[in-house]
Amino acid sequence: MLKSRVILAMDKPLSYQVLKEMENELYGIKVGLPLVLDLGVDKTRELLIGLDVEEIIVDFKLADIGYIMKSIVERLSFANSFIAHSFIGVKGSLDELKRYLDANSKNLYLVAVMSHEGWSTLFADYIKNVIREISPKGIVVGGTKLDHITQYRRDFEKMTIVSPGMGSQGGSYGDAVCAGADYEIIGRSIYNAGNPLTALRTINKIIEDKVMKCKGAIFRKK
Ligand code: O7E
Repeated sequence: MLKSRVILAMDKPLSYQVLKEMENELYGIKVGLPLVLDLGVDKTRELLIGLDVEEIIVDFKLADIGYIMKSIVERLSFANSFIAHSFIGVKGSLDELKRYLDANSKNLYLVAVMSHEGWSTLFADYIKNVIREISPKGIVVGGTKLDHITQYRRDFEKMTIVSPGMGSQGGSYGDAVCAGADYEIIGRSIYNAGNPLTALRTINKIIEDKVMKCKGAIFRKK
């Protein structure tokens, strides 16, 4: 059974005890670069290794040649999944990263549409072609751009869509899922709350209540 449609964006350390309390009410944890810079790789691994969540996704938004991206992900083997930019293209870059991740039973997510205002959609056709060619497990589409989520859901029926931008950036909890996303990525509204567990529970409830009411939404074809 689906525990939650929330992926915690951990861009700041939370205690192991708090994370343990939240594990049953989260789908996954996205590990941000600020967290790893604060704690270092070893302490980040120690903090996350015993947690029972579906996915630990490292988000360094990789954008480099294949060799360097592989060198980065091999140092972070505690994660199941990694996020890279799609604009870097296929040959000598994302093709090598994807082959490496496949060989090591790890997943790739590609950034399709970012959540901030200044993201340009001028390259949308190019980005969609890269996504088709690489065929990642999932894509990132900003939860502040609901029409884009629905369009990407139509174009990539079977891909996982994860959407950041909910809460602190103005997206309303549940709207991204109702537009076609699978999971909502939420950071500050949880880790900066006085009681992160209570904040998470409240958000989970808002999302599930909204999902009950948006049955007409296009959900991913399994
Ligand atoms: O605004 P917050 O605090 O809820 O955090 C949002 C998180 O989502 C944060 O880690 C940021 O890096 C990430 N994010 C965006 O905010 N916008 C994007 O377009 C993309 C991401 C992201 O997570 O990309 C990879 C999944």
